[in-house]
Amino acid sequence: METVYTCFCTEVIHEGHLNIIRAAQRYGKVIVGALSDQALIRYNRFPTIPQDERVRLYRRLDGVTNVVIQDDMLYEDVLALIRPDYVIHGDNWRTGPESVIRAQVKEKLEAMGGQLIEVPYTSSEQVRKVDQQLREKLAMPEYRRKRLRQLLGLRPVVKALETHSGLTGLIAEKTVVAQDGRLDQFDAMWVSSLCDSTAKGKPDIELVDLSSRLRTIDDIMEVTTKPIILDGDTGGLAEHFMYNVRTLERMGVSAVIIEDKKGLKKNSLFGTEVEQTQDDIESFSEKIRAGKRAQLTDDFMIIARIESLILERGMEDALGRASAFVEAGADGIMIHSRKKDPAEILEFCDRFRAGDKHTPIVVVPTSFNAVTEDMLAAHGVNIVIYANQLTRSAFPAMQRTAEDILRYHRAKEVDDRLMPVKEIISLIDEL
Ligand code: SPV
Ligand code: MG
Repeated sequence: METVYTCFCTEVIHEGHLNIIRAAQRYGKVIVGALSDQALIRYNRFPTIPQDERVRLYRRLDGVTNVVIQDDMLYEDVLALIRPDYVIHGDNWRTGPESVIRAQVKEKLEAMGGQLIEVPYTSSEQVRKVDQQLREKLAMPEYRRKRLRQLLGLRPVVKALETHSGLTGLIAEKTVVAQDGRLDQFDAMWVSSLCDSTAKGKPDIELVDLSSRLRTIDDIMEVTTKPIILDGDTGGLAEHFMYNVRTLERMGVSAVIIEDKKGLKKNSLFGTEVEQTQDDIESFSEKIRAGKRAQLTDDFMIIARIESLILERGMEDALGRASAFVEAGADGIMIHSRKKDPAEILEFCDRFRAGDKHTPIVVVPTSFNAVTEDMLAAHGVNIVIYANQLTRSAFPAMQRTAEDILRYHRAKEVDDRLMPVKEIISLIDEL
């Protein structure tokens, strides 16, 4: 009997999947591939039930002969293993980012003498509802909050993009790039103090208070599911930080990063050009301990950010602080630098990793931007934050548009570089 292969990446079976199985049965015995967690998170949805449970779910379906794990979003390995006569898929993958996967399946199948069968995508009310319910589930605090820790176990390096509004949240949530036959996307979002303040036209000096920051977070959460890392500035007074940890945890924020500075905080990229005071090790450690005592779940992370390299206090000071802050309970260390050359960051990572194999390291390659994610991962980095690039790209574009409208006394000259309103609207999900 001939074999038909199909890959599922769902955790709820709806009529669309049943249609695929029914169609597949007409060609032979049906083998379902369960996309592994690692593969699933690269493009599709984040799993809320374990991989084994998804396998059991598919096994129970009438008409399914066997279930295998598909370890990669590309079918190359699984096709070589199973050598099916047919692959069956909904026709929705002909357009959009998934078309690169389809192209590879077609090529491999043809080389093996197999055939691709495409059935019309089932776009019913039930399918739409299941999709929506899954998205809503992922946006719930209990699922979103733990997702950063889950990602740290699944990804060689977690990539976070700056967001400061619903719209920038949607960009971080939905941007997918197909490159070299693979799909890539951001894993998490960074709510930067610099960009949140800038969006409100205010300086980055802890002037925008927590209520206002929470409003921004809520706007982002309303339209996204990815985990949020909050730039918590200095964390304020330890006594206040404790309450704020509870609030963030309850909202579903995954991590807060606090920096070891005190007094009037200025943006780190000013370095020693402005007056900034580093907190002493004991007092900052006590703030970390206070936050950890207040925390109720195991999911939430308090990450300590070390400013020694920014303030030119030296590598030994940075390393000493890192071990003291881990000792105090920090769930991760962020090391920052404003040098163009990544050497001091890489040295810190190597030396920290030599004594601590597990505590996650976070870096923000704004100044040392030539270093790649792979290179950072090779030095033990776990989270890379692109901290301000959306704001810095949008601002000059908006400014130029405003200037040109003034210059030409009409908007015709700027129109070519504007996104059509129809396209803008298509970014926004409707209920
Ligand atoms: C931010 O994005 O607000 C940061 C990172 O704290 S940096 O601006 O590089 O200090
Ligand atoms: Mg900041």
